[in-house]
Amino acid sequence: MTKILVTGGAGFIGSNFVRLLLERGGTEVVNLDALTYAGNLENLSEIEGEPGYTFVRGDIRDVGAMDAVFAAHRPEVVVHFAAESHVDRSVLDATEFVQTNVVGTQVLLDVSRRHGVGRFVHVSTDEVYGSLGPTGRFTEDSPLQPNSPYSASKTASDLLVRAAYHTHGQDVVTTRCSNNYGPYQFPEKLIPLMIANALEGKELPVYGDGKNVRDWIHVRDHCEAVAEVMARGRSGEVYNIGGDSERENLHVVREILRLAGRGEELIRYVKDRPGHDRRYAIDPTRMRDELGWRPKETFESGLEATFGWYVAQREWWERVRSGAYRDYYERQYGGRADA
Ligand code: NAD
Ligand code: TDX
Repeated sequence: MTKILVTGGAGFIGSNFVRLLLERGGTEVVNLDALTYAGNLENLSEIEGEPGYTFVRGDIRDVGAMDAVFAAHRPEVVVHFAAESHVDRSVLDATEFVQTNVVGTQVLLDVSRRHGVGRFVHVSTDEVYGSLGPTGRFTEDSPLQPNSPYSASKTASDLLVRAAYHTHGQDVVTTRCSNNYGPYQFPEKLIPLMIANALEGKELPVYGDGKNVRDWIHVRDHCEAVAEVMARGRSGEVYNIGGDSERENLHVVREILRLAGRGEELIRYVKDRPGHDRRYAIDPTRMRDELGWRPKETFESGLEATFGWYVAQREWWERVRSGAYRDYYERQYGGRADA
């Protein structure tokens, strides 16, 4: 049994990753999460109490707390998802992004080294490469040119991970993935926001001309790729992960309206995001050639399945939108020590 500590396991991708590990078996999983607005333990309520799964509430910025968690749980591998992840929030205030994404990552690297963690998997993003014109794709050698405070903070964390490898010989590996969609995504991101609004008959706010392009990947495919990198990725390397599914935002929004049986009159063009990257596209050749990984889901079937999930799980996102999900921790863990 390998003991894996997953940071940010109560968030969108982290909770899907924890579920994948437990389905596969052979690992013990410690889910470490501060439960910010984006952390929702209801994402994992069905595995609560399963053998081999432990939740620990903790903040990755807190060195003392992290030392205590690592001493108590002795993880062999760390998979680091915890982050402030929403670009629009970073435009409003970047402070938390620097503290969690940059300082928090350095704290985790140091604590992992002190406690003899074997492998440290750092989950990053294609946004560190900046914006593409109409052609070309990001490779692992593309220059780092982040344009938002969010992507700048992720780039800083990537460089600290790189430095840990070169300076301390730490066993680290970094993944850079394109835009994820799928179950349990917080409805502030494009796809779940548009689905929820369409289901409620509300306007769908499209930034700028709607022609920005994102390269979509189903969260399950991303999680499987991270598991491959964790198991077999080369130490000190970067692996780009993408779904080969570039789509204009307007196309995505129209597909969602079609699935919801709503008309285009719900589309509302709003002021553009400042510094809005025009196009992302990932070249996943290294993942394919070295690790034999390929995305399994096509965008069309994945979007339809995700739409179906949000229809069936209306209570989940209504509780997220109302803030009611935040009571869950108290109900489930009230009165228990965090570490
Ligand atoms: P999310 O916002 O849904 O979840 C983030 C989780 O981190 C939450 O559970 C939150 O409580 C936790 N967290 C935040 N600050 C913390 C702190 N200081 N200490 C401990 N926990 C803290 O994010 P997501 O979309 O699941 O993204 C996960 C990771 O994947 C991030 O590192 C993000 O940069 C990266 N990523 C995301 C995407 C995407 O499309 N969503 C694409 C590529 C990479
Ligand atoms: O209301 C909206 N209207 C709109 O037009 C929102 C929320 C978004 N958009 C546009 C902006 C982007 O072009 O849709 C596109 C996707 O936006 P987001 O869902 O906010 O994602 P993005 O900014 O591309 O970043 C995401 O992918 C990379 C994740 O949030 C990051 O965590 C990840 O690193």
